[in-house]
Amino acid sequence: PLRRAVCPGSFDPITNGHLDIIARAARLYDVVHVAVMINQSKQGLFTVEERMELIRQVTAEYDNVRVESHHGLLVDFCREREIPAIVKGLRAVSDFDYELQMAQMNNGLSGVETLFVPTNPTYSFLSSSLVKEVAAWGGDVSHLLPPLVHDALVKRLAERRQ
Ligand code: COD
Repeated sequence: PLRRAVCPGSFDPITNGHLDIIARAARLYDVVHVAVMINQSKQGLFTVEERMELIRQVTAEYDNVRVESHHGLLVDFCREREIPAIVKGLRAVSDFDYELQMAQMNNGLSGVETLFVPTNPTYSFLSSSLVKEVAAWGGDVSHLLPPLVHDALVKRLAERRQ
């Protein structure tokens, strides 16, 4: 059977930090599902479809990466596809508390395992929300995002300012 893993997140939008974890997971597993988790209480800058399309474009070089979305629990996404492993990046100890909680909750719910990959130190301070905040104030974030994601972000923020 194919060895499968999921990289879940909001990906609003995907950053070089996310991409680094997805690329590393793609080297370890036969199939990597990138799951854009839908959170109705969080209004995103990009729609779920737009996020998926950006992820598809920047992961096109990995033929074992599949981009999907899910409304509901991550464990149900895993169960429906027989995915035994969640792969997540750990940026700093500050991520650890919450990630450990989610890993233990998910394992208790369904037996799914969570594997943590230490973030590339180049991206350890990087999050989608900080990137959006810095870009909204005109700061340069071009080195933190794939070029086509950066273009989409600049364009979306300009539309918002109209
Ligand atoms: N470097 C490396 N990895 C990174 C970086 C970075 N700079 N930034 C983010 N990551 C990785 C982390 O592993 C992170 O967890 C993941 O990418 C996603 O990041 P975000 O910011 O896009 O997404 P989050 O943190 O909003 O994602 C949270 C989930 C959507 C995964 C979580 O809320 C979830 O599973 N929700 C579904 C509902 C559910 O099952 N809830 C119960 C959970 S116990």
